[in-house]
Amino acid sequence: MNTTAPTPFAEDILHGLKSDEKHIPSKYFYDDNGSRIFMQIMKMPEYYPTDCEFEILTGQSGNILDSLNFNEPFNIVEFGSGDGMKTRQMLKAFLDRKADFTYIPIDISQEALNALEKNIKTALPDVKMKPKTGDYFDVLKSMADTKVPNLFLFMGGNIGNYHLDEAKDLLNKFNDGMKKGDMLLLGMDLRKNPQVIQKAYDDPHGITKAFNMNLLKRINSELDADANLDQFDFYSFYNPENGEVHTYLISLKKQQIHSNVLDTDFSFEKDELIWTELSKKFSLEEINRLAKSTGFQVVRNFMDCRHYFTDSLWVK
Ligand code: AVI
Repeated sequence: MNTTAPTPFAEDILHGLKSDEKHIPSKYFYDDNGSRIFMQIMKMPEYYPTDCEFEILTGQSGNILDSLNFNEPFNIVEFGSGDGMKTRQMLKAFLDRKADFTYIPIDISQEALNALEKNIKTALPDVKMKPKTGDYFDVLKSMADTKVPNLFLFMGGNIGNYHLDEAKDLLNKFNDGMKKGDMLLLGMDLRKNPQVIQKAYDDPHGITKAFNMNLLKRINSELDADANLDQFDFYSFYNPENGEVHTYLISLKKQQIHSNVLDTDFSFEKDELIWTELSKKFSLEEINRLAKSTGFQVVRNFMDCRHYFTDSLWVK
């Protein structure tokens, strides 16, 4: 067996599929094809988080601005800005209220940032923008001695895809890079009727299944492997007792996948699972605890009218 794995993806697949409890980190969903499938997920009527956050930012950005006790000017620093559609609602509301701010989206992809900059410049030509390419924490470090206050954004509910220890680690690192008085607006999906959550992650259109199957496609194309997609299925389960959605691929028979790149076989029993994602739903009490344990205080929760989702405003 070739033990020197050539890429982080190869390394993580090797580790994850050789483990007793097989797993693949959910960050590998988002290659070009997976990102396109995720856009389709966001458009499904069953997938409520996107609409909820859009509603919050469209209706309550004025209140968000009022809750920042900043002396202007200030920066709005966004981690993982995507296409900026939702954030645009907030920037527009801030501009309408004559707030003096600079928008600093951070993304690892220069291409994504270029597209975002074009979108924002077209829709809101008066926004001052300083996009930064790179790793979140490198950019945070480079901003350590900015004098103006910062509002950091980590939206879309992405924090729910981190295991609790990783989420705490990430928030602690954000906190380390912030000044006292800087604020963080964190999108978090809330606990609710389990049936609503179950439908959002096990949709009747098969889009979430395709999102998961794309992991096998990546293994085939990037690791020169021979997984037969017909021999795998998808399973999604929401546990209302701990607020966790877990999604899995299921091996439909005893089988092996061979990878030429890794020069190894992966063995599966019939009905064996590969855990592909955690999507955590929070109670307001859990949000308070998480904020406290990572050096923040919750200022206010901005929720949609159904109380499905919150943009939770925290201060350091
Ligand atoms: C990106 N993230 C917040 C999504 C979520 O809801 O956990 C990813 C997702 N997985 C399946 N559907 C959507």
